[in-house]
Amino acid sequence: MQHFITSIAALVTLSSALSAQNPGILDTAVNPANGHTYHLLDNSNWTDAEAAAVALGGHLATVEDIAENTFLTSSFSTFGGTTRHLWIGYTDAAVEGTWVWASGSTSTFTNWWVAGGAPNNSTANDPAGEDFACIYPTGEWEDLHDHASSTWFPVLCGVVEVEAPGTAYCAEAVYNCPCFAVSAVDEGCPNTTGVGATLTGTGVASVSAPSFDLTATQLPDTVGLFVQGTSAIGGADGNPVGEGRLCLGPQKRYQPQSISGGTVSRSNFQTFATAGGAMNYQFWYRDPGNNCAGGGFNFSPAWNVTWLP
Ligand SMILES: [Ca+2]
Ligand SMILES: [Ca+2]
Ligand SMILES: [Ca+2]
Repeated sequence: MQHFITSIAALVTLSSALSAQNPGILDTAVNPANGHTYHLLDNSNWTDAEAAAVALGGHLATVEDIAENTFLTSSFSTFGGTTRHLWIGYTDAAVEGTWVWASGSTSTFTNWWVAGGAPNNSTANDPAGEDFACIYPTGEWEDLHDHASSTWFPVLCGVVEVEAPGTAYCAEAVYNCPCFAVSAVDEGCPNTTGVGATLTGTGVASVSAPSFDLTATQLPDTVGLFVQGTSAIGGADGNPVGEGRLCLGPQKRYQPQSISGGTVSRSNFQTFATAGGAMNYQFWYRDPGNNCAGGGFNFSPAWNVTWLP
């Protein structure tokens, strides 16, 4: 019986430790200014919030300008009717007075509550001082000790910033399009809309908790399908196929999709992904109005992503 009680106590300790280390996601927003995805985390201290951010493929947010600061406060400071103070990825834990971003960014923008003396490294609550930055709902920053809740900061929550999951390739301005066509930067070979398609990934490419989407735009309203392949082909520029460029192989095809308003999106790519494995994606689409090479079809640029666990 003694052993049983010890085990239960150990389990309780373990489970509270796990939940403390893994504040869940309360809300998610994509910032149209930079395409980055932000997650508001549940209440926690800074260290646990940063650990959760890394598990999500990012870090606590790097605030590069007042516009991004305002995006964070307007999106999250009063989410769900609860007033929160938001942990960001700014810390001077390593060297007192030398503030650095958890992401490694060298961004120099700050928005300290200067009128209140921040950052003041107060030792009132922790003899080690205050080494972690949060944003007041007003947008100004305060340095705090590493804690989850206190009288003046009752609900501290991390904000995770995840840059685009992966990168585009086959998206440079190049001359290897069929029919002497020239593609613009960030676009596939030109189609009947007059420009080439784009392809963008958003969300978190995690096989266990996926929110990864791909969206192709600047398409004719026909039909097409996403293709994936483990290898990039033709270097950064792909090989001419149809009226476009094929940039991956061997091909695995997803279900056909109708294109509406020049746009098409898809999620649920994790089925054929493995943790730590890279995958390449493109959107293939019919474009019978452009049949100059005898194909009547074209491709978006390609997207390369390494899947997280
Ligand atoms: Ca940022
Ligand atoms: Ca400090
Ligand atoms: Ca302070």
